[in-house]
Amino acid sequence: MSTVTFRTSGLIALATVSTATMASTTDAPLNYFLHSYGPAAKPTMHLGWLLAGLSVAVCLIIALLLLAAVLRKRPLADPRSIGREGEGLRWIYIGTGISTCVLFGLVIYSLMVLNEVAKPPQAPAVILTVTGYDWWWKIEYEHDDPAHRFITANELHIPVGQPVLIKLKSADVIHAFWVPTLAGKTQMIPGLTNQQWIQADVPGIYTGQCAQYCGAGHAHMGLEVIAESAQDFEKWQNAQRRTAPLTFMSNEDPGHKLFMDRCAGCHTIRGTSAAGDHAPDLTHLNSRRWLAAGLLTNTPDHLMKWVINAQRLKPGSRMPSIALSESETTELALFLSTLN
Ligand code: HEC
Ligand SMILES: [Cu+2]
Repeated sequence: MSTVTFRTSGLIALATVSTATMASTTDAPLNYFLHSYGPAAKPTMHLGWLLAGLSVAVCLIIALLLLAAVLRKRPLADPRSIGREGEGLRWIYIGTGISTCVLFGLVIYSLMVLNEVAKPPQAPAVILTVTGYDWWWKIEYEHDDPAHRFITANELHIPVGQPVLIKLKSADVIHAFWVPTLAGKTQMIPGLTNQQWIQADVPGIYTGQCAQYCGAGHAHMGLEVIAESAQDFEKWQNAQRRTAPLTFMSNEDPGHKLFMDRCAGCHTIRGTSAAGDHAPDLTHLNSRRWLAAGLLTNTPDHLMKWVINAQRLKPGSRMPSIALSESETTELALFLSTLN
């Protein structure tokens, strides 16, 4: 698994789709929508290929018929006899008949595909809720035992080979959850809980994106699904359930104090008094690969650039740019570096 998922688009992806089939571990970028890595995506992918193939075939047939008609030489007819009669009329009936049958067949096939992806084949191994915010994702892992529930952001981990049920909500406007290689998109509508299931057959990193225009930051509302072995997933869950380490958790520490004064109104760090819930939970910030929903890779340098320039880096973001002196930047960076 390489460390960087590329987010390019274009034809190169088409060329690499076939090689990806063979990989046992994968980084599946967004433009792999012509390929699928799980049973919730496969039926829709096959339908997509069929529709694409049929459309190309129809275009070709019409182009060829048109060409034949243009090139065909026949004597000038008596203008009074031109009309839809005889031979010509029969072909119109035949054409309409074939189109009707093909379209009706497609309706039935589409309904079968819908039915196939509606429910997972077995009970889901994990249930979680993803809530769309302008412009990031809150991710809550459910558990019968409240002590085992936890919240994270923008990066979803799942055990490989098992269905995962995702409840989809929105905190503000309509968003859509879309990880094309794992499942079709599903809308997240304020006041409504939609459901979707995903399953990854191969360990790897699968890129997702908000697929419903939701405002200025829409293009920067990405997410990642990391599918890993049952043991790795359990390990990750256990780490996420922990509260923040206590090394710097005192108001004597200037970085800690700064965070409580300037950031805690919006952000939560479990195990401290910071309990804001309209921004990503930062308890295990450094365990994540990206900052601000796929905008920047999560490095110490990018982290402080984000905090100071959030508005310039993601215009309109619900996080203000925070003015910090040089010494404050160092203190806060040190504090944030403990959030593993
Ligand atoms: C007014 C509320 C607010 C305040 C104050 C605030 N933030 Fe944020 N912060 C947000 C929101 C909202 C996001 C999500 C932005 C996005 O991705 O579009 C965010 C994102 C972040 C992220 C990226 C998290 C991730 O996983 O992608 C970090 C890190 C962060 N804030 C740190 C801070 C720090 C440090 C401070 C204080 C110096 C601070 N924030 C103050 C609202 C706030
Ligand atoms: Cu969007």
